[in-house]
Amino acid sequence: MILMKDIVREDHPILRKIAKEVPLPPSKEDVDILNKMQEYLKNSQDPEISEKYGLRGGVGLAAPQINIQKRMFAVRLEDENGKKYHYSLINPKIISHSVEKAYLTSGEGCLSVDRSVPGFVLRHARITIKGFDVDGKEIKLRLKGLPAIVFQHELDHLNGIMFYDHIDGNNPFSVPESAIPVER
Ligand code: K1U
Ligand code: NI
Repeated sequence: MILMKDIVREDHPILRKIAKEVPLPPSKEDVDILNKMQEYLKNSQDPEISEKYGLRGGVGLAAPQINIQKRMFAVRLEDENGKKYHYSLINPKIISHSVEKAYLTSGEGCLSVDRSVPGFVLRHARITIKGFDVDGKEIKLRLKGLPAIVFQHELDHLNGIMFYDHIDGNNPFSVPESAIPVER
């Protein structure tokens, strides 16, 4: 079971590295890792289990955050209509995206960052992302709103990018008028 002690924090060098492509079909070891990451998210969203094990709630987790330099991540969230996005993705790639931008009005957080960083993170409002599931089957998703933001945050972790790299330190809350505000 993944615990908070297994999640690396922002001074860890792996969070600044480009993660490596995962050979397909995924090995049993890689499938086990992804299943454990998905289990962490589920446990962290359960009030009793998260309290018992001291888990910080999360809607996404990327392999580098548990010190594994591989291109895979898990997400577990619902959109505003209650549609579930429970995915474990291997070698994900954004194949197209909108010019229009969006940002989370509450700002972003990160399980690897033990402080709040004020500011808006501009991301593509809509993305089409391709990747592979734990069976090695190709998955293609069209996303907007909160799911689009969370998938981009996780993909950034595979490229050594932290959410606050996108925040303008001099003007943390300045966004173009055309950008779409997304509520959580
Ligand atoms: O990658 C991570 O560190 C996880 C991070 C993902 C994320 C948060 C905000 C915007 C984009 C991506 C988190 O899950 S932080 C915790 C969080 O946002 C949350 C936790 C429980 C319920 C709802 C949200
Ligand atoms: Ni993060």
